[in-house]
Amino acid sequence: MDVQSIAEQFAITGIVDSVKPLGDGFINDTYIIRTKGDTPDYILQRKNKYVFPDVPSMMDNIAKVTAHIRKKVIEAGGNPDREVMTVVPALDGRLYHTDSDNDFWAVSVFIPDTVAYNCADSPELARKGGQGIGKFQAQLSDFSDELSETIAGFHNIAHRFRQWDAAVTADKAGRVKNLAEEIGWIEQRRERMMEYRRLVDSGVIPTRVTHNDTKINNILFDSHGEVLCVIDLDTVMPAPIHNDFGDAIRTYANTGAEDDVQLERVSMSLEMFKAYADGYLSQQAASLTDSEIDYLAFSAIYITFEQVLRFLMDYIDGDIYYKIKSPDHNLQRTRAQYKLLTSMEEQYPQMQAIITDLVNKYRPC
Ligand code: GN1
Ligand code: MG
Repeated sequence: MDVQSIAEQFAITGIVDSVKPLGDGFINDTYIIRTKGDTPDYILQRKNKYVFPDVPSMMDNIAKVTAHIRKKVIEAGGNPDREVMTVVPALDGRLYHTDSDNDFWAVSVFIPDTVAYNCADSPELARKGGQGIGKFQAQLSDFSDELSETIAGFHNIAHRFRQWDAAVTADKAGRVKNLAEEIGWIEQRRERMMEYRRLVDSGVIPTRVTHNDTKINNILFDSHGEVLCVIDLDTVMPAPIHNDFGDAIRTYANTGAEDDVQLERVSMSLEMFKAYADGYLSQQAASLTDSEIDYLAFSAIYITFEQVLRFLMDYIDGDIYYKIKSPDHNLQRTRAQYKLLTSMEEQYPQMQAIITDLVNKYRPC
């Protein structure tokens, strides 16, 4: 694929100098477009059409959400060029370009002088990350436009269990026979996870506009360690706030890597949990309902469980969803995330106590 000529299909300012691969996403292919001279650089992405069945609707969501946040940033006296993503349309005015393989491409303005992290190396960074997501949710709290569901049932465990049951039955890659222990990890927790989901379905736990993929590298920090901009808005849609909290804890508080082969390195750091929760609740404590507060600590367990399920399901399916770097990569990810899950389960009472203390700290009496 000639990425340079794809880049030239978009309404960018300046002359394209180079287009090179960037980053480590599991889903889309990302490139940086460097332009000559002083004009901005850009991010070019081939959106994964197997993961996102309706890229035009997804781009529509992103345009609406970024326009809303841009207004909020301006009202607050911030810098809209740096504090929110700017989508760049194609020359024909659409928010994407389709190539001859029917692949979808999208462009946004590259924000210079930022730092992205793959792990949180200090509680201070986790606290800032929590503040950033709290602020992001607050900016969208009065968003009232329609958003489409970019991936059906994305963090809906009832939907994931339907996919799971089908995958285990189909056993497409013939791997199920060797996975009795790992499949047991999922089945033992099925009912507890479904119980949470029923609270969402019945409306006890509300739905708001959330990010749904808040892993640490989806936030850009500035050079002073402040949160600048939340990126990777592909999955922004209505959902419980728990998805953002849980997915952030899954990454910020992990003492090891998401796919660590040395399982003894993997655990949940209570210190990081507390720091992230502190930052988040400093922004959001006053706006959350009791049911949202009650399930915050649980949401880390829920999202990490879902991640174990999704990695294992992809391994069972023959590695069709996530990009892998070795044949057993999805199994390695499954085991590392399971280790993290058990560490969270062991520390659940302490996690709940931390949330209670922080809510008392930040909620007006
Ligand atoms: C994917 O797109 P990326 O790499 O930020 C995935 C998340 C998973 C994550 C696991 C659309 O995130 O849901 O939690 O990998 N995104 C999608 O690291 O499936
Ligand atoms: Mg990402």
